[in-house]
Amino acid sequence: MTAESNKASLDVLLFDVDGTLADTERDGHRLAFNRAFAEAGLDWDWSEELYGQLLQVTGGKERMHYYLERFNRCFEPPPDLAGFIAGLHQAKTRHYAQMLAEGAIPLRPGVKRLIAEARSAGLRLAIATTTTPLNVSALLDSTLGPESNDWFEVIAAGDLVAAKKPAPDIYLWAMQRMGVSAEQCLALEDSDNGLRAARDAQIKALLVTVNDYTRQQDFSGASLVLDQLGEPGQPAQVLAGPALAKGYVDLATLRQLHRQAQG
Ligand code: XBP
Ligand code: MG
Repeated sequence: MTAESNKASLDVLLFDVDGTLADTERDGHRLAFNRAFAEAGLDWDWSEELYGQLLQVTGGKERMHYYLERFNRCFEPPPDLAGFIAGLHQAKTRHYAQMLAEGAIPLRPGVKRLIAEARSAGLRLAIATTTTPLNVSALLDSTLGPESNDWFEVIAAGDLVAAKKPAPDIYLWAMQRMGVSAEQCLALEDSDNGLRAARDAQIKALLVTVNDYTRQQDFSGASLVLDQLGEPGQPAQVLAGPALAKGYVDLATLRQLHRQAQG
């Protein structure tokens, strides 16, 4: 094998978490925020619709600041607003982890199957997410079992980087930690912010599975856009990109997308 063909092989899958591994936003994070607000005696209540607008801003603490600036200007901020928000966010994380421990949120179709196939083939796995590290382990524990945390060589999450998605920093951090280049990677995302982050980290192989909050977003630059990864007998719908040979995404699909993306 030449150095050139080596360079172009698909070695690493980088997974986003919220919206990609599981549909966590509407019935997970949103409810956990509302529980934290009620517990703190606040009358803030994030509806499904409002939450869709708030999702423009990634990161729970950043999202609460954005809410106050844009949607609740009447709120009299305490002197230490950052500390107040951080406290609310801690409570929100506690509620969210509890919901996951109770099995509230399953993985999206195809995720478990694809991870298993990638592991058997010896691909290296990592996570690049905006959410808090504890939320990642809570989701992995409750869906794939505690041992699955070790399947991911790097879990790049939350405040590890100063600038959250759409900034590329979390992807760059993960790839640097693994000692890999963007050409070796394929990123799986669900949102325009996530796609931008991966793209600006120079990753060219980009698979998007949309959800109700992200369906209408701009995914130009993605290698393939689907409604889900699909399963045998549960075909995925292709929204943009090449047709799926088997009706669902498997490792052969990812290798094909990766080859095509390298040009
Ligand atoms: C999703 C997010 C996160 C979660 C909340 O990021 O934007 O902010 O909504 O998580 P990704 P925290 O899709 O990149 O995983 O409250 O822990 O920040
Ligand atoms: Mg996401």
